[in-house]
Amino acid sequence: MANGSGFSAEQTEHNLPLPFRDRQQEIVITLIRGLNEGAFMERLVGGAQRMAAGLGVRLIELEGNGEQAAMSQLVAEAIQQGVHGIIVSHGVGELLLPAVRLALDAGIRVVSIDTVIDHSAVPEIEQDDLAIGLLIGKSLALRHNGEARVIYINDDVYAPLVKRDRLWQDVKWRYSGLYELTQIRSVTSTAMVSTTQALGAALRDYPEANVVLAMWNELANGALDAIEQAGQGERIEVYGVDCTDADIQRMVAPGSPWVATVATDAAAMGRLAVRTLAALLAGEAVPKYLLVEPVLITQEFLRAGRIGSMDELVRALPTLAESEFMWFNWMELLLERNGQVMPLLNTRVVEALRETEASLRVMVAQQRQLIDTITELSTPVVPVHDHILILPLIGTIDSRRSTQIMDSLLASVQQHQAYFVIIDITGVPLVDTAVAGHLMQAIRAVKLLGAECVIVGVSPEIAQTIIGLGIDVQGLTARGTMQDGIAYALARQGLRQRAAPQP
Ligand code: SR1
Repeated sequence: MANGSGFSAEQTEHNLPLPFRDRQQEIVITLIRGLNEGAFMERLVGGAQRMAAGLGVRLIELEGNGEQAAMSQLVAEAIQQGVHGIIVSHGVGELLLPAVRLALDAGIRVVSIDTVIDHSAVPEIEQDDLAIGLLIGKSLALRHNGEARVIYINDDVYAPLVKRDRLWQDVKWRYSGLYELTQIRSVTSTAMVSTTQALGAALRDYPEANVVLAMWNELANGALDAIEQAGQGERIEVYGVDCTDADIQRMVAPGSPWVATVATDAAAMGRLAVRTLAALLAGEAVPKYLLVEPVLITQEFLRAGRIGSMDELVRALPTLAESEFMWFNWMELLLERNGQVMPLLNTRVVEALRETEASLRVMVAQQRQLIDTITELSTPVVPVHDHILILPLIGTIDSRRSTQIMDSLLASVQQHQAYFVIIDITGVPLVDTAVAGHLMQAIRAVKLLGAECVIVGVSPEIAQTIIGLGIDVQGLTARGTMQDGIAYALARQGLRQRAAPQP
């Protein structure tokens, strides 16, 4: 039986890359993560699981609890278990590299999320953290006219935070009125609580602070708690990174100081990581860097759109929904086989529009051809006797058609060496100035070729119209019916032949 893509089950198998063909041969991949805390990771893991289910892959999720040694150990165990692929997330690249090399040597494919792995065979997936640093820093600078006293919460423990910091340094350099009062380094295994405590103290030490910049949502949430506890929500603004359901709730809450965040959808990141690994397993070409574009999301935007959840946000900002990276046609077949549907990607919309445009062009060309054929058929000039032609006209005559009539009439007169053309207008519903003008022109042109036109089928109404239009009918030969017209032509032709000089 055919499925939605029009393929039978057998054809579907045939169109899949080898590792995905045999359903008995389960593909097993593992996600080893160095960051356990927070709704961002929960959402990322959810996305990865859903994508794995769609592709028919088993995903085993393992937690490294922020310990690099534990992460390397988990990679070693995954090699032992003979998994097909490994995703490492939020690790320290240099420390993980030896374990990753062992996996690659064992023929296992590896993909990283938010971890810099210095190896060309390992694609790195990130949320373009340099862009995140720039977007959130710039938003802060511009909303404060380049002047703010900032408490900065960030650390250098994880690669995304280091990259974001780079661009914050540039923003400070550009807007010299941005003054960083202090930096809080609270990225511990309980980052939110540590941040609340540290910021509580900093707010007392720096009462002039009017902005808090937190480069991770756990830090932003910890900051909000501290600001609330200090009762300073009215005079301090928070700029954060990341966006989850809970974050949106906090941003739109009445009196919330969290005014802007920069984010991708963590679920889309998880899905991309699984797709990338599947692509590697299928032997597809995969680039080294896959940067997902982040978006600035402001409190005003959320409130104006009455957005209260990630699902609603994704509907309002469709570019957040699904990364365009690493989609292959065979994945659609797998999704269908596993009861999921292909998401609507921008590139696919553009592709579909292109296909529609191409088929419209073909249709227009066919239609033009059809019109030409109809026009030709609607001006048939038929020889009925030696040197006598008939032209039965049917339907409306516009200027395009009258040109066509003139062309074929003159060509036929010449081709058949006609003396007479009987034009039957019984089937012409309306004769206005333009139609009458065209007819008279045709008659005069035929005369120049040495032949004579006889008009037949003129109804009393049309006769009245012609006279009412003031058209000169002097020299116009008219007869009632086609038979009358032919009889006239035959009679005149006899005269004409008798009058011709004998050789
Ligand atoms: C500790 S690193 C935290 C970041 O990792 C993810 O990429 C999230 O964006 C989060 O901000």
